[in-house]
Amino acid sequence: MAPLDHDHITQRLQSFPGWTLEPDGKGIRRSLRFADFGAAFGFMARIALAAEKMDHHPEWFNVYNRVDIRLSTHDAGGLTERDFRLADTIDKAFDDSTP
Ligand code: H2B
Repeated sequence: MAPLDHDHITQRLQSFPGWTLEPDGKGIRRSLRFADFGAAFGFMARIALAAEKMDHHPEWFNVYNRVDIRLSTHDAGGLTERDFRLADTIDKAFDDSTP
């Protein structure tokens, strides 16, 4: 699977305003905040199950109510459509988790 080219990535990112492109163009990042640790970890558990079904996995870091997420396709050495599919799953789950 070939990584997306830069024009395609910037065009795709317009549908993902919460995400930031890394300077080298190989990954996208989003930082999320929740009410507390339980809410953050519950969210991570839901995404972990969805990611496993998609066979596409996030890199992430959690402290208390914060979850920092990086998406990249390691097999391709850059961003692919699979990253944007997972970003969409994450965005929808986050929207559903906030009152
Ligand atoms: N997740 C991510 N983020 N990038 C990959 O290239 C990737 C993955 N590859 N999950 C999959 C699993 C691959 O390693 C397995 C063998 O299908």
